[in-house]
Amino acid sequence: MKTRQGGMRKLEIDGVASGASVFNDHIRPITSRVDGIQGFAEVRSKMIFNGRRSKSSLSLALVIAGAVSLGACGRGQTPYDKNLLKNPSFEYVKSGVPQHWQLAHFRGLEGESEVRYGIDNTTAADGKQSWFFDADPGTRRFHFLQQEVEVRDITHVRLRGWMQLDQVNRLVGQYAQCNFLVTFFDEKHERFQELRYADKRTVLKLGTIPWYEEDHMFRVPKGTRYVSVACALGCDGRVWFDNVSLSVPKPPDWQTRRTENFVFHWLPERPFPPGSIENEQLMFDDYAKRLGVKSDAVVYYYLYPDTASIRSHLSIKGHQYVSWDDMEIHVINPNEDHEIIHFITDPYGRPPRSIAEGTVFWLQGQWMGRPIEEISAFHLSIGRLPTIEDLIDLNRVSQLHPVFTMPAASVFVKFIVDRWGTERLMEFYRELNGVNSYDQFAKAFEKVYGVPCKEVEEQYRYHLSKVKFDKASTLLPVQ
Ligand SMILES: [Ca+2]
Repeated sequence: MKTRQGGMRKLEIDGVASGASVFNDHIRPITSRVDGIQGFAEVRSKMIFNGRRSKSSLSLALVIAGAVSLGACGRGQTPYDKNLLKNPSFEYVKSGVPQHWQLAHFRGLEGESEVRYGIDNTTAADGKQSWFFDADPGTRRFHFLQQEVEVRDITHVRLRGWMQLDQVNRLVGQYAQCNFLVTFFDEKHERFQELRYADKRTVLKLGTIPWYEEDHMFRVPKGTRYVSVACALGCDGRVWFDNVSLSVPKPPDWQTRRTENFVFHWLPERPFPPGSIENEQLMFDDYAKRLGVKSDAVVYYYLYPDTASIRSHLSIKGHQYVSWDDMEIHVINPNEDHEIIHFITDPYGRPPRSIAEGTVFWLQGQWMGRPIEEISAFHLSIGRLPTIEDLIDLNRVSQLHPVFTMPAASVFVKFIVDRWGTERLMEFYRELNGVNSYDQFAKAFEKVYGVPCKEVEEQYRYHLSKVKFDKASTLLPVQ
């Protein structure tokens, strides 16, 4: 292995600071109904509190947009299985930087110790030369080497590229980059997630590793028009990059059928069972009617043969996915009956999770196959019924088992709907959009219902105290 010596030519580039690295992915995994509910807390709450995707153009987006040359694409469909990057092996160099590639600053301040970089003609995975970054323990200022391509109507990209590492080590004050990064932009050159410096990445590699190839498939946000690929180092050590490829894999052979509120997708090897498409639309109609709303939502419903194919198609760890921004459900269940309720209420607002989930289980009348009122009546009788504040306060609700919180939230939603109706519930949703504390919740409640929340909570508990329950049809957490 080559030792890390400097001596390569350094280039002057303009640096622009990137935004903070806040995770705000709007895709969430569901592992199972119960786990899914627990897993939901994290991602959906982030989604709720961060609000809807905003698309202001940050300096980073502008830099990337402005600094790069666009890959030829024309107006037609992006070709499949073809490397869209130009000069992917860094064999052609102009003024020290590979042609069609750009250096962009991503970390550190002007004047801080800067990463070294350049072409290395003594080692290559392909052709005669490669690109390297080289940093010391004291290096604080880092850059990407990136290229952007234009694409149309794509759902996935495949990133391949070779890396070689020599004593790469993440030290205090440095960053978790020694990998490839992929960033997506819409037709206005704005990012889909503005705060992270990249949307997708290959796994951070550390240590000393001879030339090897990374090969990953990534799902692309709907409406993606530009994709930027970057080679990055953010920590101590030396890394070489070579033979990078970004291609669009030929999509699966999706068959489709449109109904009023869905575009159903399935693969020839597993069609929807007879009647289940009609059923799904009927279920949607029924939920919308019971919520008193007319929904013009269109949900893109993808039915997979098995969970392994979801994982491989989407490059995810979980086995089911919902994308709120793209209105997509990726499942193996031909009659999904939970997420569709969130899709119906979503245009009205994103309330605290307990209210959103409570609405679902109220409409379904049961939780884990048991009647919600009986479960909560039992919990009240043993002093385990959560308060409304427990349900709304993020810290408190995360400490409680869903077996207590979900039925309680459903009964509370049912209680206010029985008394004031669904139109008022949707008004409550609007007031609750983005609300994340009990104080805000109680204010919104009183504004919409004209009564203090505490007063209604007492009535709801009194109501529950009168509900007869059969212990056999209730639930407690498994010890
Ligand atoms: Ca090369």
